[in-house]
Amino acid sequence: APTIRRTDYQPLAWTVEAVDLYFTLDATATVVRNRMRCRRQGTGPLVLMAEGLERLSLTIDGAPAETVRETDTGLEIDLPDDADEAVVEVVTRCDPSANTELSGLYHSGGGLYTQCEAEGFRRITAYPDRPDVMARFTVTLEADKAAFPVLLSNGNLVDSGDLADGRHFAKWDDPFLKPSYLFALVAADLVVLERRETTRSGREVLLQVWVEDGNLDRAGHAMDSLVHSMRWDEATFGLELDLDRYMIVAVSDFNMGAMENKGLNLFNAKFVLAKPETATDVDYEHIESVVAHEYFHNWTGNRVTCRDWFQLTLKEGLTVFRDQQFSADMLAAAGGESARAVKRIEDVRVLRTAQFPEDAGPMAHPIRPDEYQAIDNFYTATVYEKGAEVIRMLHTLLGAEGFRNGMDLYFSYHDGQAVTCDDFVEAMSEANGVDLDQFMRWYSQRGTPRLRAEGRFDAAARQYTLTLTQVRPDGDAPLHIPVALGLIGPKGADLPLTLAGEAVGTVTTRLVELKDTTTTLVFEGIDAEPVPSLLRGFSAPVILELEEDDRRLAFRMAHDSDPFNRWDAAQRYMLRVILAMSADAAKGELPQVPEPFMSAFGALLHNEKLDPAYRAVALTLPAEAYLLEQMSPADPVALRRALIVLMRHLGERLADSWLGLDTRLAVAGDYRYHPADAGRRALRSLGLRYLCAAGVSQGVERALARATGESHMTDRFGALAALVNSPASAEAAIALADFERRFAKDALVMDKWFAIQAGAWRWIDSAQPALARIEALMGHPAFSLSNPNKIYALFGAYFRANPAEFHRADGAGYRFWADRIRDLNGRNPQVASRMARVLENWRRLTPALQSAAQAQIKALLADKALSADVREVLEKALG
Ligand code: B3K
Ligand code: ZN
Repeated sequence: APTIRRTDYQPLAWTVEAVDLYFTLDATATVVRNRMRCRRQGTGPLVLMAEGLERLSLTIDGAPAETVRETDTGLEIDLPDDADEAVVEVVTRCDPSANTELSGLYHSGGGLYTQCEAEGFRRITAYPDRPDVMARFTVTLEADKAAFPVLLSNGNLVDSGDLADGRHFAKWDDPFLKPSYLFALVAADLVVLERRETTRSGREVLLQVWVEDGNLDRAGHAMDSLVHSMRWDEATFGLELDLDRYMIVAVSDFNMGAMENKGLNLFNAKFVLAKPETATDVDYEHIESVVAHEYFHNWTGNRVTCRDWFQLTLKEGLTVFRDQQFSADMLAAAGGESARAVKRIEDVRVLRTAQFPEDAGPMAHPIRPDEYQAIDNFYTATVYEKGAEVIRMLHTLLGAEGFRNGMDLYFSYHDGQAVTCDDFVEAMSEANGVDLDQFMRWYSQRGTPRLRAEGRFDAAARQYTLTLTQVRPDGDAPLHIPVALGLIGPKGADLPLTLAGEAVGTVTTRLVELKDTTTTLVFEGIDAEPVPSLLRGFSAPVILELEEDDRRLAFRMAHDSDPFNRWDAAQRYMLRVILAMSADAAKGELPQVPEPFMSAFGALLHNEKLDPAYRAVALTLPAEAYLLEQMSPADPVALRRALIVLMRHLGERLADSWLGLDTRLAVAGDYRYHPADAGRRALRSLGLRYLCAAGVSQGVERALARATGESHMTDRFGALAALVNSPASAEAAIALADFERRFAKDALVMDKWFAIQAGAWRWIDSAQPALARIEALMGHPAFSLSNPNKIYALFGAYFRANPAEFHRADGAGYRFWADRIRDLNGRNPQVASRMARVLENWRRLTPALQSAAQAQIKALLADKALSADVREVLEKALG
């Protein structure tokens, strides 16, 4: 596929001002009549993109079109040089039931649904399918009433009624200009949960959550989340819902999480449906944040959209930042500041696990990429998560009020427009009277910068000198990096920070703005050597390089006043211990757990002043993907051996503590989604993990009782996960069978059942390898290759969450991977490409694994039928 470059951007010669669509809907043959009022804005033909459509007719101002050229991407139509306006009508046919890619108009569970971002609209009708073409849409849907009783599209319902032959229609009008990627329709048999709310300015709005019959009792949390999101955006940014009606629709077959179509958000059912018996605390949290994310897009994405897809982070980075802030505020309102810190830790954990490896591998790109082959490959952790960190830095640098002023100015300039990242940063700059030119480099540099720190204490001068040096991976120009920092005194209290030449201060955390390669800070009035606490709250997406011995890490685990850094100290200590243990395992030696680490870990566990939720994140080992990234060469099997020894040790030695806390922290009463309860549940489930890992019989008994008893999903699944990842294979088998019996008919819950088995650690050499189990599960009646959630649950969990089993020495994991990619490539290239990416960092593996992985990648690339999506990923991987 050709490479598309950011700098090649050109506006189209013809744009669309208004479009009227008439859909004659049918599962196998849908006819779309598309009437566009086009306007000239430059020289050249009218360009329409089209993919896989059967053209039935094409007229210009009522007459059959004459000069129509077919191109690789659609059509080009020459219009008279003196024409400034033309009404173009094109009628096409498509087959939704044959659309296994789930892009465009497709069939799922008897209904018809659309997914248009980024380039799906051209699979519905011929259109200038680019985000910089913003038009006024009116849409009429016509369908068989019995098969498709509910007909939804964007905006307001302006007409509906019955037609002959058991058919009916609905006409929708969207008063806001929008690009085609925000178009949506739904034609299905659904039921609705409704609520009426009044916006801050006093307008009444209708909120709807549409689900399949039988699921109404699982729609309430999504509705609550929507109302909370509305209120938060009004209070925080003064942004109100602009439509009379706002709809969320749950779909079972969906490539990603959800989609922010104007007024008609389509959601993967897993981010809508929840009730205590079927959803965990983590599911509740995800639903809240995804509902918020899509709702917030209504302003950051829809009212102001992207000029071209290179600007994707303009809407995604900003909207992720907004949903992170929203969730943090919601958590803090219910669970205090500690809950906010836990949210920040979770977000950084995602960044380090998903984005850091991407930024260190062959797919590395700036948050605003310079080129792509398949745009769907660039909905990445870098664009989303690192993009959100870049926005967070602006928020940190400008303060909440300055940031708000920048947002206000941004909307005042660009409402109704398709703009660039520069436009956003310029508004921030102008509103605050600050120069952000250097800051803009965050948009063009790829790779994770390193921040090297060195401290020197001068007792005689009572000075502490801190030297900070930034190292960029490509040796690019220096970045503007906000570094929040503090100094901890020998007794564990933060010291007041006074820089040379300043009056004595009382502030104990300061924000330093690094702009040069090296910055030296001299703190005065320091009586004893302090322990630095740098990058508090993770104030910038960088890798901190600071020499700290074990004692210092233990000290910060006990005393750092910044909850993020306190957690990070524990992570660093764990990382160090695990890497040393893995090195022993790789040599065939029995890994040893150092005693001082055990005390530091135990001290956190026993610290009753810390919230359970905080202790749960602090006592969780770093993710395997992150650990592998730090290991060179990456040896997944040795790492797993080390982790098993460590978990067993932590379970055995601290068994009484885990058991005691399990009893003490039990939550009484009915399930409610609340951070305090969720924290207790998380810590208890973590305790079961360690206890079961060590085979502690009381722990195994409790886990089995909880996994098979009458409970809500959070406890049940926590217990099941503990058993499945333990040597207690007999109990695990009982719990898995019990779970299957209970939930056999519940697709979303069965996804958990598939994923937990695909990700299962093998505790004893004789146990069944994950791969054998997965191959057997592919034949399970609840499994389906056409449902993306199932692919992610069974294959995704194996490839990503089970590295030791996937990277098998005999190469069977890689062969299985290649077979799955080959198969998925023909069905759904977007899903296939996501799965293909799991081996992109193969060059970091041990030499034997490298050659086995490389052979499979090469074999796949030899296949002529490979989609552009998969090909781009694999070609980059091979480099
Ligand atoms: N904007 C969509 C993502 C679309 C992905 C297309 N391959 C969801 C979101 O970020 O809210
Ligand atoms: Zn988004």
